[in-house]
Amino acid sequence: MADRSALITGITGQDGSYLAELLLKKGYQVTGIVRRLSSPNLNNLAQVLGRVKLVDGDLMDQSSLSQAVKSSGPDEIYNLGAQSFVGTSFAQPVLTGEITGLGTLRLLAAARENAPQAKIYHASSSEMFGHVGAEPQDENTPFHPRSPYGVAKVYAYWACVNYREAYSMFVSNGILFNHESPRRGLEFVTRKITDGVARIATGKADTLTLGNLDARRDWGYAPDYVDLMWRVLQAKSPGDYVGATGEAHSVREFVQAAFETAGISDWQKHLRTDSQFNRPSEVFNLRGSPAKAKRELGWEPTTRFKELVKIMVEADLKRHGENSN
Ligand code: NAP
Ligand code: G4F
Repeated sequence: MADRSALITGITGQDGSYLAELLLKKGYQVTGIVRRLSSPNLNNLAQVLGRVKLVDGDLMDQSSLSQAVKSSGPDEIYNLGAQSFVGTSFAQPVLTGEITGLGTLRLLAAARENAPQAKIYHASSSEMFGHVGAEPQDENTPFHPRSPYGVAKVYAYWACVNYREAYSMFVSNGILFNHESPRRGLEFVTRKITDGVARIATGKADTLTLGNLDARRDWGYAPDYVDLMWRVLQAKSPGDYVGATGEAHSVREFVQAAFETAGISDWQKHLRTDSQFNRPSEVFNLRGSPAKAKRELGWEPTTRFKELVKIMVEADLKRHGENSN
């Protein structure tokens, strides 16, 4: 019998699946909220199916969240569910606000009613910094979001702070910078690049078409960041923590490193740009300071840029080598 139980929203996503694996290793009983889809997508959960309990629920639906909290009786709640793609948030701003912003408030209300002692981790984002005035960004950097997604995350961030202050609940924000892995969705730039490079290397495609190559991000490795999420909830008191590597690279540098990892030196001839992938308002440069997380939680990222690119390219090369489409 596990002595601690955790409830995860967004368990089918990149972070949720790595977090489930980490918590199972630590002996937790893990419950994940899964929304109804016509074709269930449990690919990321292959390694944990049968060991996690999946319950129906949706961040759009208050009663299902209340029921999930009540039935799982969690010691810890990790709110990772979101419409998480910035590009889509411009096309579907209201839906993004509903899921990513109000969805967080619905979960907080469900927790307050059914498990007020549970510790809550909320997945805040460096997208909240947006149009940054200072570098590196830390817990005290002002927010200036540049997308409906960033705006929704700022709302959710403050909803968490408000529940902490108003109801003395243990609610913490992890303000995480971009973190990637072979489980990253194919629409995000890193995975689009490593998948595209693998297609070119295996003769399935000839070109890779991207938007703004000059954007810079602080890219880390997702398994490191789920370890930070867990540490945030083991702190004595709730608080807000930046998770980052402290290093930024451009999209162009990621592209070059990915092609070189695949052994393609004339990479520039395979690269195109198309303004359809540009955003109406761009976040040009993000680089975080993880000093507080290191000082207070003993957290440090283990995987740096070149190693991250290698892990992702090799996984996509393997997949495309084994797979004919
Ligand atoms: P992800 O792979 O896109 O996963 C998002 C998860 O949210 C999926 O499990 C998805 O379920 C679920 N979801 C979407 N709409 C939902 C709804 N209406 N009700 C319930 N669940 C819903 O995202 P991720 O990269 O793992 O990120 C996890 C969290 O961290 C997100 O909140 C994201 O915004 C935030 N974040 C991510 C990063 C990063 O670099 N990865 C950085 C900062 C913050 P389906 O499988 O059904 O779609
Ligand atoms: O990979 P991206 O789509 O990630 P973005 O917008 O930074 O958001 C991710 O990180 C956030 C943390 O800061 C999370 F909160 C969020 O949920 C998500 O996980 O784009 C990265 C950069 C952007 O500047 C974008 O304009 O890459 C640029 N880019 C250039 N060409 C492209 C492309 N992005 C995408 N998705 N596709 C392109 O073709």
